[in-house]
Amino acid sequence: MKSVINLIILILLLFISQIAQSAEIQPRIIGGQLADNGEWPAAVALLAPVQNQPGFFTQFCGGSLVASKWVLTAAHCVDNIKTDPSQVFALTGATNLETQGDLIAVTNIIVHPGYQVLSPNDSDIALLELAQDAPAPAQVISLFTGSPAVGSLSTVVGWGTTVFDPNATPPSSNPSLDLLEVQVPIVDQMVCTNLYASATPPLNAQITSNMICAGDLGDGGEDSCQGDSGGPLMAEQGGVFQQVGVVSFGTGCALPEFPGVYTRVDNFRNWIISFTENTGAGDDGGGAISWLLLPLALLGFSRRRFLKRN
Ligand code: 4AZ
Repeated sequence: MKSVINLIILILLLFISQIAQSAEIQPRIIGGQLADNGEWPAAVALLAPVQNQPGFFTQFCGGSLVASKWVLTAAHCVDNIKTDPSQVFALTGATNLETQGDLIAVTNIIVHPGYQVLSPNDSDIALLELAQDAPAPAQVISLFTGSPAVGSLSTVVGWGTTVFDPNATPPSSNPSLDLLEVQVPIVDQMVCTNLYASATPPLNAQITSNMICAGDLGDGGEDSCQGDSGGPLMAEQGGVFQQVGVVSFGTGCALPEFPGVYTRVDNFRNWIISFTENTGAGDDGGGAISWLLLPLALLGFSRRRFLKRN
């Protein structure tokens, strides 16, 4: 009898803790909110296979689908593995990292040749060629032409850290299993340049014309952060969301004096197109190559599991 009562108490406690968890106000990406299911069909998560644990992956960056077989991301996300594409998989068409999407092998990593040439973070952009076309519900996003007006709101999405506390170790924590979105105002180029130039080293940085800044200068509190890198900054043009930037860097996250810095994708339009229009959607140029890639493509269909990064 006593054990039955204990069991009932245990079940009640579990039930109560479940309710408490679901009611808890979750820390969202630095001032953002949960994206609706399927709201950002071009968003891609970059997953790294966990060594010696087949089927396990960690999310380390974001990206965007810019052609059916091409993911745009940040150079700093993939520069260290550019000769070994087996170290990255693209999860397309997902809002939740564990239960949705298609995990696709990467066959080729192309880092922009200008990366870090002008200055440490310049031309922070790379392309990943996928082993197969990303299937629906994934959708290609087009590139924003020109720049959005200063002060207008852009949206950045990602599965990165939701907490930034410069006094904590590590300062960035709590990545999200669900895609988060946050709106940030576009910052004037000269204002951003001066903010980063005048900061005390090592907080300073050079803002080049290949970058665009976004963030709330007055209050901070809204930003992309670690793990969001490579993901898209988007704004409406012609009634649809188009890609303005690639999450690149910042001094801390969501600090009022340091807006987020993004790679200015419009500057790289021709470079991007030079790859995607040659071997993009539906291209069937290499039968022999396709057969060689079949094992990689099959890997893309294999069941995934996800281990939270620590
Ligand atoms: C990062 O560590 C990072 N606030 C990405 C974006 C920003 C800061 C840091 C922008 O990957």
